[in-house]
Amino acid sequence: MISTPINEQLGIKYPIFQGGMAWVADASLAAGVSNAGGLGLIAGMNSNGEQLRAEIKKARELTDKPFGVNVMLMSPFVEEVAQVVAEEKIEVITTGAGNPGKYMKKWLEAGIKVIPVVPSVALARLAERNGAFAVIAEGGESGGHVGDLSTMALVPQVVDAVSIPVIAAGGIADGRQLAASFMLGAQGVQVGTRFLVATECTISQEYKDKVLKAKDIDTVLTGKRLGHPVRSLKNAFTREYLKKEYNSSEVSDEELEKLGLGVLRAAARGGDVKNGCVIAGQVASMVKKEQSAKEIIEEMFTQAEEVLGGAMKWVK
Ligand code: TUI
Repeated sequence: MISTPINEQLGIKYPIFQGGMAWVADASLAAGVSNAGGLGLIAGMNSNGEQLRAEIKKARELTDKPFGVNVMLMSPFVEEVAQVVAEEKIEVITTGAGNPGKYMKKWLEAGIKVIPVVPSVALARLAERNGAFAVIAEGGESGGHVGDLSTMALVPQVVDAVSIPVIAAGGIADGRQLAASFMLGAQGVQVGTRFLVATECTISQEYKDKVLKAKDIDTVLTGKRLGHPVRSLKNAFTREYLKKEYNSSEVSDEELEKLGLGVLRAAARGGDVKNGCVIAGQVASMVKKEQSAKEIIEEMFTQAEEVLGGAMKWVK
């Protein structure tokens, strides 16, 4: 049985968080992961305050286990979302795509454990100073908005820099990668891509099928020119976008920003996996079948125990 201090502190069975994926992570997925013993999260990104409140209510009907909300700091609704999570006294908040400093006081006063996603040592240190309970060190292998460093390089550097717990993210889909995260000094992991095909995940079947068919080199980064690179699966959308992105004389940054609007929703909810943005991490090709959140989590932890148990074979 793998157990780390954060299991007890968060009241969860396994030290695994579900990524707070925009347009993907709804009450159904969050409750599915929490019921399976992990920490499920609802994405705050695509909701205004009242929509998020309704989703939290739904999740509370589906599970009596702890769950969290991800606050995407670039969201147009960030102010209302930040207020609703405080009023609802959510157990855990993760944040993404920015520095949550200005909301920390409000959230800590509401008794919430705040766990920012950080792409660098400097932001990890800042989070610790601001009272974060832990940090999620997310490497650039992950899907969506990514930082520069890889998980292998980032996680041990963050572990050395802070004394709060570190959760590893980016490129973690099976028990070997889970075991490796512990070797890097992490106390747990955050998994996104593998949960895309969970039975409890309500995205379009077309999106799930695209992930299931992905090969190792099928992801690509768009939006580097705008300063927020996003990793997704190659398709007509990424081909068209990249043509415009690297032909800068003809397409302004504003036009490029516009091209990215609504495309994730089109893929995740509308099933348009050609002209929509199919966000997934570099481990997409390791995701082979649809399974319940419980099967995914138990398979990962069983495999991690096996490989950790066998690791001594290399030590003479
Ligand atoms: O946030 C994510 N992944 C995401 S957000 C998203 S939605 C989106 N839509 C359009 C454009 C961009 C995003 C899809 N995937 N992961 C967590 C994460 N946070 N990755 C990187 C960061 C990050 C980046 C900069 C965290 C803090 C940060 O701080 C910069 C600063 O100094 O404010």
